[in-house]
Amino acid sequence: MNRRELLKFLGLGTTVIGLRSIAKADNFKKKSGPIVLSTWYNQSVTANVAAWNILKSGGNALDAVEAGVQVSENDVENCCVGLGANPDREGNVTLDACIMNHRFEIGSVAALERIKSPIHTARLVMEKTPHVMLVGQGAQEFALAQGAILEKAELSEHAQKAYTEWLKKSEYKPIRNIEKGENNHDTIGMVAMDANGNLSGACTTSGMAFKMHGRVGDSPSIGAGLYVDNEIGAATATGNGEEVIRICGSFLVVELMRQGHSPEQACKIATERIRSRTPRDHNSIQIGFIAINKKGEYGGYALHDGFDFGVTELEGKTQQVKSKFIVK
Ligand code: SD4
Repeated sequence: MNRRELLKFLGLGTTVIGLRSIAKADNFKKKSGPIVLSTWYNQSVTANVAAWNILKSGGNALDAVEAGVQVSENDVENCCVGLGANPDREGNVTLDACIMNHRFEIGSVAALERIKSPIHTARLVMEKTPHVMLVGQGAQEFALAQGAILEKAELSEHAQKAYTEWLKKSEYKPIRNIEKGENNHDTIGMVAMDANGNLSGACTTSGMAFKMHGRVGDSPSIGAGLYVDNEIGAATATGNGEEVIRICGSFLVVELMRQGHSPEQACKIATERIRSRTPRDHNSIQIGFIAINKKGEYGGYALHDGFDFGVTELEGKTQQVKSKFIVK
């Protein structure tokens, strides 16, 4: 039975109004199919593919975001995610990550050393412990007990070079959009919706390069670097974590969507909040938010120029979206 016959059968006739409302519904349905987006297009191109491969075959959003961000964790050339990343000021690579599913289940690790996949450890915290966050040595011991390997403590070649250079002045001075460089990437925050319309998110990072030992940013902090509410939407952040924590950034974006704002508008308002609330000079700070709502609509916003993100949907093509920004 085709659409025309169906309408006739239902007694709705084939009026223009009837056909229009079906077209709208089709459109809506298309938008709520699987979709994945992640911060910084240059890493989305590979990370989103890993997530998409799971989504397109009917896999769930949680598996997709975990597999997606693991691509960045496994990339030793990445300046800012995984064991190849830049160290803290003492020369230790300390990793932060968190994950959240459509049932408000959460897991997080912070200041984790010598473990290859912090996002997997975060997922295990979520699934195998009565807690939501493990840090430092305790997180490492848990990862090892769950079968992870204790990796070498040495820095990657590029991280050693950057650290040696940094030691000359030992000045903590985050560089805006450092992740835009050829081989550089950044914290990856990823949110996805699966074919069942369920949302999940993941975020993983080595944190700000040359941070104090023990410093923890927004990325493993549920509500700051990532938040998912399956009734509303999901959001994640990148940039100077202290500023994102200050306003509970990703939670705020989701709450703004709950109030009816589009994902882009919600990201914009949260970014404006950072600009108006930070006690720091906002010129030295970069923040980027990305978000998706339950209809599959997405958006992002940044404080300064230079932020972009990658969106993969429909045919599995990854599209680069250059974010709008506040400070002109
Ligand atoms: C942090 N938000 O640790 C992370 C780092 C980051 O661009 O995203 N850098 O604060």
